[in-house]
Amino acid sequence: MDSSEIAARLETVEAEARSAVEAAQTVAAVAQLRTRYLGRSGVLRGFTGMIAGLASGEEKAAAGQSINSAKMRLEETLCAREAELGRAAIEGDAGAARPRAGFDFSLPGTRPRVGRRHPVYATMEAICETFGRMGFGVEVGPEIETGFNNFEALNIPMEHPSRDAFDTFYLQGGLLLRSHTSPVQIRVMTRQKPPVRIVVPGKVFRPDAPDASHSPMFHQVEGLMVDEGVSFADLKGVLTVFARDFYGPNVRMRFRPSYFPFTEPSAEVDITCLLCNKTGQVHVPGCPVCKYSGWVEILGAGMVHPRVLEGVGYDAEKYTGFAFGMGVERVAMLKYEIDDIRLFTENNMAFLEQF
Ligand code: 2NM
Repeated sequence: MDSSEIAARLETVEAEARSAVEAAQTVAAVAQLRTRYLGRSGVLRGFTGMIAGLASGEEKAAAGQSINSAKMRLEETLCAREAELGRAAIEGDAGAARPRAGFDFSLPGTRPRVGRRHPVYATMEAICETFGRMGFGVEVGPEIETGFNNFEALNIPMEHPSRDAFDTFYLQGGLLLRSHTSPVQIRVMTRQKPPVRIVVPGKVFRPDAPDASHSPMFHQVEGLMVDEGVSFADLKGVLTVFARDFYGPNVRMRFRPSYFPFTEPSAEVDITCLLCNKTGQVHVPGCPVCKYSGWVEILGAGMVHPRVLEGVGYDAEKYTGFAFGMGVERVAMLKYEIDDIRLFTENNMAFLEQF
């Protein structure tokens, strides 16, 4: 046996393989032929075994070379047939009604629909960013909460009249859907000592019948700052910076006394009506946004009740804090002049694409 005899035998095998590949009718059949000829114990492998028995180095090199090129040619043949059969299968499927029509690559493509952030989320992020510039960190927490975190820790005991205002949906096993994001503030204060300076964005739930201004699910951003010597003046300063940053430098604020169980004193905070402001008038008669008053409520706030601080293990003689909360939908509605909260959750593309 010498290298030329090997080459001659290779030629026969190659020719036989080639016609088998041409005859194959499926991609799977081609794969089988690849195994038979090029596989680990395939026909070509048998030729490699013959090299050892050859007389000289030159002979071995020559034989090795012809085996390798036969392998490469065969692989090429297998691939080509595979591609041919694959294409035919696809066209056969798609073109059942118009056989052999193939695929028209000149047809226009399907334009991908690019989404965008929901206006409520864009607003929520913008609010957090404004407070972020004043050094507030962002914290989030679970939407399913304990009654303790949602009520008791916030000085809203069972049977307290204000429990109604924060009533919610109850789950099995004593858990509930949080009716504000304040339970997150409780979680943060429970695990961390002052100073605390955070904003908490997220979904909240209340069993309200939906109408133009109520939704059983909405979003809040609440804020909390606790440290030694934090005062109501700090609260006014931080909220004023927020209002100017968010609504524009000319906006003015007013604080009206109010009541929340978790803050004392408490206030409701108004800003000068954006719609009236825009027209340069102090107040627009019949303004749909502020209802004649020139002011719009944007948030609730106050000094954290000492009972809340003591409840999380803070020394209320040493530390004081302020907290505030706002409804994101309401803020977005004012900013974009949206008159019905239900628009946010109707998947109305014509509405959503405006933002
Ligand atoms: C508001 C209004 C006033 C508030 C209080 C707390 C906590 F956890 F510190 F007690 N978090 N959020 C708060 C205070 C929320 O929303 C209208």
